Amino acid sequence: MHRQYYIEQEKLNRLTARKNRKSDFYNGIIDRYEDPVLTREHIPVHWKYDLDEKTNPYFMERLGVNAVMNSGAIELNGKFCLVARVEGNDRKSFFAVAESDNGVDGFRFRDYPVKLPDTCPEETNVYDMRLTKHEDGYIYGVFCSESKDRTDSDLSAAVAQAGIVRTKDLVEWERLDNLRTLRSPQQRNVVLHPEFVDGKYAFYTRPMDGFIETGSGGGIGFGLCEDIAHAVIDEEKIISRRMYHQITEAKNGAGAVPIKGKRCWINIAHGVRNTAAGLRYVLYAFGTDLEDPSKVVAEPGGIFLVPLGWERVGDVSNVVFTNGAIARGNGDVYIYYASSDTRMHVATTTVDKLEDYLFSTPGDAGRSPDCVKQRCELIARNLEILEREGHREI
Ligand code: M1P
Repeated sequence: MHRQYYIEQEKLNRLTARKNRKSDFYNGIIDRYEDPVLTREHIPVHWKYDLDEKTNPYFMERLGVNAVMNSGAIELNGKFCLVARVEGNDRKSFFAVAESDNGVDGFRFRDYPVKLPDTCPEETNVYDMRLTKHEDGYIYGVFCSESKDRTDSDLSAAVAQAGIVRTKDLVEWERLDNLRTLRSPQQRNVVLHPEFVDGKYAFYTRPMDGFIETGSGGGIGFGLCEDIAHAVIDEEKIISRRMYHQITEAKNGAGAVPIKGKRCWINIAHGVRNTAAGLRYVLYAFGTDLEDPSKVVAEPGGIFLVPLGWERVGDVSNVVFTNGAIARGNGDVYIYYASSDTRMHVATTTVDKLEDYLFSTPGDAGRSPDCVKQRCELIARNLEILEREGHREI
């Protein structure tokens, strides 16, 4: 074996043995961590190098990996499992399972990436799988299936659809038909709800006119379908609207599979706005009715999580994106998010904290004067408390 193999393997061992500590970030809502949980440095050495000294005398990377990002998440057999989007040096993404015992460090990829059934010859790229533990007994993976748009002469014109697979163990995967939404030409950021609604499978959708622009698509949609093996949605009801001068102005999209709380379904989504520096992706949250998840019951204003510090820099800078969270039986929640389409992080919280956030954070007041009023009311109440408790220095 080339001596560099041992050096690279040792680096990987050190990385996966490293303890991930909570950072000193505080907002009472989530805890953040010092290190990312998955990066391209976590990729096994034998995925990138040809270990045969005859065919690789210089121990060169033969199949490099550019980024590890947008990961679906699920707890399975006592392990925290991420189904990561791994982007090769050739820009194509594929899925790979990485597991950890505690959810914040020690993630290791399994020996092989996911071998997705290849049923769509026109499909060029797959990414951003959401994993739903459905009450029908299957784990579903819903992901973006991207193909060249042959009707458009523009080389980068593409079509995004929602691909669907199911599994029981994250090893054997069965591919089902892609989702068809009769009223929307394109779909990305589609999420399967974990429970039947009115006896049907329920999807969160994102109607789009084009591949990048949502166009007339008003926000995050909700639709029902009878047959998951040949899923067709007719009507998509918009449940989280894009709004002028809010964080969702340019577009938004469902993120992690909704978490069942005591008072609502907890939805963590992404909102996008345009800036002089390009698009800025942040996370926001809203709550939906436990009986009717198409009905929003809690809508705190503004951002839930933004890229901070070096998270702001990467292949697509100024982006945070989530498509996976794990809620444990004891109420602990692990939110997995990617920064700048480059690496994966975790933020931890609890169901109780998330519900308190959803129901007690003021909504977006809509206009600057109303925002000032909102803040002044908070300040006035607080000054009264500080005065009463003798903390106020006059
Ligand atoms: O580059 C940021 C994100 O862009 C897309 O999200 P959306 O469809 O909302 O624009 C996705 O391609 C996602 O993978 C990517 O992280």
